[in-house]
Amino acid sequence: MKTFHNPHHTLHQGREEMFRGRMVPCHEVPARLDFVLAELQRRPLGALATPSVSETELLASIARVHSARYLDFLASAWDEWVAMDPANAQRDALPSVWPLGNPHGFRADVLPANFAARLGLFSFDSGSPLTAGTWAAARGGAACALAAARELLAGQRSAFALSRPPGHHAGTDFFGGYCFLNNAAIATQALRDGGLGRVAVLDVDYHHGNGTQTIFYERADVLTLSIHGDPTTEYPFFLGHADERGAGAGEGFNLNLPLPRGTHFATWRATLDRALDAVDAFKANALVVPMGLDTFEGDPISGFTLKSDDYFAVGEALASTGLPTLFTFEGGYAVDAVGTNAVNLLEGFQRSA
Ligand code: OKP
Ligand code: ZN
Repeated sequence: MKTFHNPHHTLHQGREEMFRGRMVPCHEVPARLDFVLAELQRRPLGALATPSVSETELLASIARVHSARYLDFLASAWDEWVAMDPANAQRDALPSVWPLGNPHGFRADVLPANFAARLGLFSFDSGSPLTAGTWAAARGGAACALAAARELLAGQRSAFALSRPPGHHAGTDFFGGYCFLNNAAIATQALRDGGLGRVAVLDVDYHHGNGTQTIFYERADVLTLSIHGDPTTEYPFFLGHADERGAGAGEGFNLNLPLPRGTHFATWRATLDRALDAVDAFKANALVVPMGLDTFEGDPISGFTLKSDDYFAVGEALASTGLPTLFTFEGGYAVDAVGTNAVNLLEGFQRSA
């Protein structure tokens, strides 16, 4: 399979995130992508390329998933942050005030002139620093997703969007969880727009893919599934429960499979079979896999216990659908193992595809 990597990813390099009342070094670092790329050079799965998509086409694809006012916000965010105080040029932007959703009654329909207020309006946590290069890096990541979708539309069995920063927590009009543009959703919509009737998105990151779920929640043409740490105890806490089944036309087209912190591979693997049965029943034309490697036993912020060798079996199981399959790169914070684990999964997929 061909890999598209983001040549602009190092432009996004947050310094610190807020964690329980203090600032700690960011977990989502550029070295993560570099380790995956280095492992792909050691164990090639196919060509490595940077995406070549025109800016116009890219922005059109991004706008199929994200709202215009959110994209306007992202495009000018850094300049507005610095305009608030020239000294801000030396600091990452982090929100500190949020308009809670209904039934709390704060309004999200009136766009505040104050940038700090808008920073909160378009985000849901204080762990995702926005930097001078975030918008450019995020567009580069989305371009990988779009290029990978085009590979599938051209008839390839699989493609890998090595798309940092990650995307699965980003919604139509918000960032959070280290994510700014939802790369998997952008790829999914591009597959739909390219003529594929039904697309399944199976999120295997440790954290619930809240952004992807909400984007497609009322649609029957995209089945969203996520296997993740139970939100009762795990980030993102406020979504990802088993009773979220979709709404309206999308009723029955979302499947959450939360598992308790501490879950071992045998249970995780059996749960993957439940997800794959649902993908099969949906009669998908393509599969998108937001691929997080933070299910690894050594992950510093997660709670499952998968071992490096287990990822071969994950890839093999994903290949069993027989569907054209697109992978995006999501979490995985045991940085020196993330390359091995990612390529193990992809190699497991490719050798049995
Ligand atoms: C992004 B992705 C935990 C802090 C949690 C946010 C985690 C975002 C994960 N101690 N901060 O899904 O890997
Ligand atoms: Zn994660």
